[in-house]
Amino acid sequence: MPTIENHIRDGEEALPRDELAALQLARLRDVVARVANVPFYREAFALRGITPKSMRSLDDLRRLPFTTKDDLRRHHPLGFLTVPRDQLARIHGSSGTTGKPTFVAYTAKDLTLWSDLCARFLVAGGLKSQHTVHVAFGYGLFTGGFGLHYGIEKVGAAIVPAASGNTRRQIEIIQDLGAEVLVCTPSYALTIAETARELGIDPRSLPLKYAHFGAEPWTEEMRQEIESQMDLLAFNNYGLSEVIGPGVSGECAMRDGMHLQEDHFLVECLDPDTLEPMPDGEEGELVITALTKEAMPLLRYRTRDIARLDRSPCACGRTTARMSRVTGRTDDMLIIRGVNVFPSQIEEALLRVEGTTPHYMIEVERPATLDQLTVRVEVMPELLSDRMDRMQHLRDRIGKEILTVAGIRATVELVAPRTLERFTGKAKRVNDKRGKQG
Ligand code: DLL
Repeated sequence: MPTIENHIRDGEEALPRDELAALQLARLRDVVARVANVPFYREAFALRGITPKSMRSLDDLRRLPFTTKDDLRRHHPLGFLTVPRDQLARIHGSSGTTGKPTFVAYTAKDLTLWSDLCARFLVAGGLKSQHTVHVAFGYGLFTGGFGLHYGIEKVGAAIVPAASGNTRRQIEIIQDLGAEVLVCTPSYALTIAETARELGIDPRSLPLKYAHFGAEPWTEEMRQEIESQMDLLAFNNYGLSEVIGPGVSGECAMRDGMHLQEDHFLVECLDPDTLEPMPDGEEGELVITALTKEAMPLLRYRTRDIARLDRSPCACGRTTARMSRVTGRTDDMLIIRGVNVFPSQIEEALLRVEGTTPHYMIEVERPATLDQLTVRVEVMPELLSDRMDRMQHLRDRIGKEILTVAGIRATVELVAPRTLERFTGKAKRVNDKRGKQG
């Protein structure tokens, strides 16, 4: 397994905490002043008596209004701009589950900030100017491709902007150009590994040594799976379009949580129901305030992402707080027969059982009054056998793990390799048919 040296790109990542807090407060006052011309915030500020001066300490953050995806929809397409349209340099969008994309806008200065933030986490994860980086994220309205692209460029590495799709061709390009670094979703990395094997290429023989994965939830078990299949070191990075795109946080050499770029974002972890802060180490919804963005800084954006915060010092020397993996979203949380279930729990359970693969699909139905959970998983070819007792044994083991991890009984269906859908971007692993049934 490759290793990396610990390297910090920017002094602001390692400021003493009191200096960081002073910087954050100054930036908070500044952003409160700048968003006061956005009608949504102007109204909320008037109701709450908020002025930049009234932000006396970072605790005053709690007086600010929340911003939600619905608020962005209500002010479609660009009702949250703080600058005139002619100052915009780029517009991206995030596709929601409900049709129209939500647009997010950047000034030229925002684009510089964004590439700096991506460069920071890439360097934290071992990227060097001499590397060649294969980017298999979509280039388009999605922030993954362009965001990572310009971050890599900042570091000075060579970019192969392969974008998504045509996996066979991607493998050929990786081999021909000798890319040491892969950037994509973790699920697409698995597709690359699998396609390579089909072509008779051992994925471990590809030149890739490091990977930066993000844009979708994945588990520690999935990391181990990908690392052993591809013989590389995989780093997690997190972000969302509404806040900036990738670059909100990323892992350092310790790989023990993702460092939040707190000099540019104030991050709260709140109980999603009461909206009270959760103690460090406990799961809650991340709520993020962009301090330095120009075109469209959002206050207290409710990400719906569930994670934990850790403010203990990190051995890498960065002083910023770290967030755990995202364990789920408040809105992809399935409530099945009253039990809260996150798809990541099913993934964890499946990958604990030998013989399963990371290709699975979760289906929820309500044929009569009771919810039914079915988990389909591809098993390794050697385990698909004619012997009913063996198959039953494997199903039982998976069912038990799901019960242990997620606290729910599931019907387990074992399916042959390559029978479930493959993804080039974000994976869709849940088919909740309940709303669609009569
Ligand atoms: O996915 C930005 C991004 C691109 C991040 C590339 C990292 C790498 P959106 O399309 O707006 O933006 O989707 C944001 O994706 O709220 C999370 O639910 C999920 N997500 C992003 N990164 C991670 C991650 C980009 N590392 C939504 N782990 C977020 C888990 C993630 N979930």
